[in-house]
Amino acid sequence: MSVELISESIATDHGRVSSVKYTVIDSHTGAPNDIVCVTREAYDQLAASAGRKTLKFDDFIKVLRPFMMGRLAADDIPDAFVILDSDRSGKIALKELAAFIPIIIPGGTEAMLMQHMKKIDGNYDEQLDSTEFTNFIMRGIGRDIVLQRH
Ligand SMILES: [Ca+2]
Repeated sequence: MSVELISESIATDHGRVSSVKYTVIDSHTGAPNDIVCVTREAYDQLAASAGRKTLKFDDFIKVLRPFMMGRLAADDIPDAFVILDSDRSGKIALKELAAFIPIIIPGGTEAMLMQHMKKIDGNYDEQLDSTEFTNFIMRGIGRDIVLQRH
C-alpha cells in the first residue's frame, strides 16, 4: 500500500487567508498525485452563483484542512464539527455535510456523500456524531471525498 504525504500552503493578504493549497505526494516517487487549490476570490464567486447553502470561505478552509490532512489535523476536528453542524443538533446530517461540497466538487451529489458516510455511520441514521466524524477524518474519508476517490 502506498503512503501519501500531504503538504499544505496558505497565502495571506493583509492578515487574512487569500488562498489554500494542498498537495498530495506519493511517498515512493515524490511526485504530486493531486493538488487542491482554492482562492478566496474564486470561492466567493462560485458560492454566490451556487444557488444553494454554502459555507463562508473562512469556515470552508477550517473544514477543508482536516478533510485533507486527516489525522495530521486532529486538533482541527472539533472546530470543523461545530461549523458543519449548522443547526447545533450535535450531529452532522447529510444535508449539513452537503453545504461543504458544491464548491470543491461542483458535480458532487448527496448520493455520493451517502456512500462515504455509510463507511462510518454504524447505525445508518444518515448523521455523524462527533465520534463518527472523528473516525471519518482520521481514516482519510474526507480526503477521499474531496479527491473524488471511492
Ligand atoms: Ca446537525
